Amino acid sequence: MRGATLALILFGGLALAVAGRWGIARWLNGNGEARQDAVAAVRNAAGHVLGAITLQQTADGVALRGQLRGLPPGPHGLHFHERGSCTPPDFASAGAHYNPHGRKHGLRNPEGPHAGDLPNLMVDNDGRATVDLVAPNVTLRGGDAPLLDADGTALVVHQDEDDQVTDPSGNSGDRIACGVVTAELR
Ligand SMILES: [Cu+2]
Repeated sequence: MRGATLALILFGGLALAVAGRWGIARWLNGNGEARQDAVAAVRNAAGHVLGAITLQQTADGVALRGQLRGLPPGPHGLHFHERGSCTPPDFASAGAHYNPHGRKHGLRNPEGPHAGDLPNLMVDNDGRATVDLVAPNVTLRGGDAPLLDADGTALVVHQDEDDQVTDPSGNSGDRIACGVVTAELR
């Protein structure tokens, strides 16, 4: 009896795990394939993880969601940069803004924006920021501005506010945090 109960519990747990990993993903996706999303673990110059941002392809662009902590209060420039590399402390390895269309910087620039331009990250007085936005000018894969291209991309937080018009980086100053956009199979 105890053996049967244990087997039932184990089987039930296994069934739930399989359903969670495959069945629900397929149901959400609607086409029978597990949907591939991405995540960016954001670290500061000291290498400390400040949080993780999940990225999900939607009809309107790539949805970014997550929470970061340990940042200086106030607005900070936030962009996708052109290489999936975050070498501290200056994160120069991420390269320039992701700009496959050769446009100028800034969401308010008439000759812009870079595909990787994003609204400022707003950090509260406790050093926390909630990210919940859609990046309309990129995709995760495919199209002409995929984040998961051959050399990848990185999500970068800057020291200062992005004025959304000054080329090439909106006067947003040093790079203070960075996360490589990493594909996730689920
Ligand atoms: Cu940037």
